[in-house]
Amino acid sequence: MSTSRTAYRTCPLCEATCGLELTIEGDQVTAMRGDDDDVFSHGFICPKATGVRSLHEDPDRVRRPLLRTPGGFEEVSWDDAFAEIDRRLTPILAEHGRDAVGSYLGNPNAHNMDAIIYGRVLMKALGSKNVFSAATADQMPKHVSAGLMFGTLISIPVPDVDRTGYFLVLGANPLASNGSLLTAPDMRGRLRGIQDRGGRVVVVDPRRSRTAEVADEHVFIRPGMDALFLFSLVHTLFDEGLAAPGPLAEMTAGLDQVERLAADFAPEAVADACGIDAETTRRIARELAAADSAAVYGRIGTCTQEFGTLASWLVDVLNVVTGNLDRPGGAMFTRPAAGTSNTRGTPGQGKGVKLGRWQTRVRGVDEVFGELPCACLAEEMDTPGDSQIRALLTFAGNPVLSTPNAGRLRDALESLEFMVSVDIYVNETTRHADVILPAPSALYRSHYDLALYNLAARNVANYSPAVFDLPADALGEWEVLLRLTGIASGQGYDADIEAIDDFVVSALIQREVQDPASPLTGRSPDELLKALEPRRGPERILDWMLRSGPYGDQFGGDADRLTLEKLEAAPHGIDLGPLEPRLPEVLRTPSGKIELAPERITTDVERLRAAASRRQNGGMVLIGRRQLRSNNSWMHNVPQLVKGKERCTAHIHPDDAERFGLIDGEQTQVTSRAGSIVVPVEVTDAVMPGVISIPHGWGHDDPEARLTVAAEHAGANSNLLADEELIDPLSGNAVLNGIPVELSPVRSEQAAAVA
Ligand SMILES: Nc1nc2c(c(=O)[nH]1)N[C@H]1C(S)=C(S)[C@@H](COP(=O)(O)OP(=O)(O)OC[C@H]3O[C@@H](n4cnc5c(=O)[nH]c(N)nc54)[C@H](O)[C@@H]3O)O[C@H]1N2
Ligand SMILES: Nc1nc2c(c(=O)[nH]1)N[C@H]1C(S)=C(S)[C@@H](COP(=O)(O)OP(=O)(O)OC[C@H]3O[C@@H](n4cnc5c(=O)[nH]c(N)nc54)[C@H](O)[C@@H]3O)O[C@H]1N2
Ligand code: SF4
Ligand SMILES: [Mo]
Repeated sequence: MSTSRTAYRTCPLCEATCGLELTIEGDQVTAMRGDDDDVFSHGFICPKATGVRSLHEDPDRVRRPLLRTPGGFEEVSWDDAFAEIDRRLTPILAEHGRDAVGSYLGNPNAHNMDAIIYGRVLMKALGSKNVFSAATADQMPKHVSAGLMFGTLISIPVPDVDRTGYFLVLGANPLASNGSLLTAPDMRGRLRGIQDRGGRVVVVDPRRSRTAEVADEHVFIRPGMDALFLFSLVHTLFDEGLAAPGPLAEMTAGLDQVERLAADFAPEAVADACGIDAETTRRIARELAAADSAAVYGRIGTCTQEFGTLASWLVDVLNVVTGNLDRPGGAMFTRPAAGTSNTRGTPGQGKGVKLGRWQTRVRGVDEVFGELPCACLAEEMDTPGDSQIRALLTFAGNPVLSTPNAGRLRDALESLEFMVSVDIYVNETTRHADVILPAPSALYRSHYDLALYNLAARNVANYSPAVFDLPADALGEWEVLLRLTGIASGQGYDADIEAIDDFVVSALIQREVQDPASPLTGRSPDELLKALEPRRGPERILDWMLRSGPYGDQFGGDADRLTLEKLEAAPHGIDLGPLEPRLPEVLRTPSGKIELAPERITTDVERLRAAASRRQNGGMVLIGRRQLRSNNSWMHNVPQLVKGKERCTAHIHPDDAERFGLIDGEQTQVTSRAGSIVVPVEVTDAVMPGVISIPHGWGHDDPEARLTVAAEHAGANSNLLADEELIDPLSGNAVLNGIPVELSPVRSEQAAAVA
């Protein structure tokens, strides 16, 4: 008879990092609830959390390496799988060069310590310029604006939601998404807190989202026009003498230039393009200026659009011009316990960021932070020439459902010479792979949110050990990545991964002791390495990061300071307090100032100026919408999350429905330059006229995928419509909101005939 035990585990499914309490009997999870004692989430969880358990148990989850054969996928041993990869990948590298092997890294990597640490090691060993990730279908514009303004890609100000008096939200729906670039569990409770304190929440969105519904005010905006609107707020602040950067002025370069640039963007001049009347804009500007504290925050809707970087930049311009950057209740910088690029090196000054160091081969689009835009991935595979991608590795990614022009991408994957996927499913993307290497379920691995604690609304640290020991025939994801590193670095399929791991940690230590700005400068690397004994793998590196980080013991034996051991003794996490002002120490720009008007950004203002004269012309544009019981493309195989009425539907305003002859419950064909899909219509005034909203991540109708439950709720892939030619030029980010489309009715009898 087995006895039951309790395990605590941070939920890895989204950015909120909620604490879970699991009841375990033998090798089964028998119950799961929110951890009331979690220092950050205090018991909050969302409906999606159930997925942690279901994914673990899902019979469709891949558990053994799979090799594609003429008769379909066959299970093989790990050694055979790695030998096959070595046999086929190594000649491609030798004959066609490093760039012939491309990589695509998907979103779950950001929630996975193994992947964050060892993915980087593998990418370095591969040495290919053809690195792509979901970041260029997501937040890349924010990395670019933050990098240019504050000096590192991760220096993204986080709204201090727990203290702010005025929260201006653009293109984010935290009530469905649970927050993004804003790690703060229970956003509903935190928004209520703002209102209970007498504060105000204002949401700017082309849809009346769940967040807009609970806000004090919702303002419709035409998709893609946020930069115009934000500029007109900046304009109003200067125009009406309300600009008040206060002590920030001295730390800021380019304030005058921003004022000059804003001159052209009076609220009256952009009202038609934005669909927001000038009086509303002026009033919001005055409210922002009058609030004791205010935070402006933009997310997916402001990033994945044609002016993504300009809008992301202007969000923080507003935070500076109103004096709210870096002050309690404003937009602040987290100080993450595991350290990051803005806690290392010389405080207050650094190298800044360099973008566009190389370009994509086919379209000549700039590199950003070492990667290339995912909107360019298909053409790099299907266009012949030197450095054409001939082999692709995917890691926790489903670009066939997540990136633009999915149809072209799918064909391009089929044309590859070789493809490897590290994933948990045979899905729309991985089914094209020659070898699938299974990642274990999250409950088999330990967790520390290396990425998201960089962007948290409080400083917190929480470590969870693996809930279950790995089965004997499984490999940890970090071991998989190290074995691929062995292959990529020419050490063969059975390279000594312990030696590679030792090398990785030694390199980290070397770098630190040689940095004159580090508290560890001049210390003996051997002594530090020894202090990490007997840990190995991700735990050793995490312990290193924590101990050398801003709260770390610096290997000095101070029991009050942070170590992994201390976190192990604190299963509900350690609260390191509310966000604290970090200027000017946080800056890593060469000037040591906030760069309010970086040249790369200001040169793009011309393009925006041209958009100010746009008028509604009767055409329709497509936007997305996230759903509470969904997680991008990959949680539709969890029965509890897909039950109920069909969710992959098109939201259309009643006026448009009438114009196009569309009927609620019937279907519409939606066509763009890139492709065409058929989806059911829901007529609702929750979207503004001229806008159609379809969620992404659906379209599970590929017969080669092995997603039994998802196939019964297939829906349509909205990224067949997204146009890979539309990108934000400064970041290369895909435009996934504001795509021109045409609509036509599909009557049920026709639908039946087509099917
Ligand atoms: N139209 C439209 N498109 C969008 C968006 C949008 O708003 N609208 N949003 C964009 C955004 S924000 C994002 S982040 C991207 C997401 O883009 P992707 O990351 O490419 O897609 P996901 O659906 O998150 O797919 C995750 C993959 O990881 C696998 N997986 C899950 N857990 C693990 C694990 O622990 N290890 C491994 N190795 N694999 C795992 C899943 O099976 C799945 O294949 O989509 C983007 N696409
Ligand atoms: N339940 C659930 N949670 C998730 C995810 C999920 O798929 N499901 N995905 C996770 C991921 S990877 C991410 S990146 C985050 C994203 O987190 P959020 O950004 O908060 O999520 P979205 O729901 O995509 O919110 C985008 C909003 O922008 C609006 N919008 C579209 N176009 C425009 C525009 O041009 N301007 C403005 N102002 N608004 C616009 C949309 O109507 C939508 O309400 O969510 C994460 N959390
Ligand atoms: S909000 Fe996110 S982290 Fe919290 S339980 Fe839901 S999916 Fe998990
Ligand atoms: Mo995302």
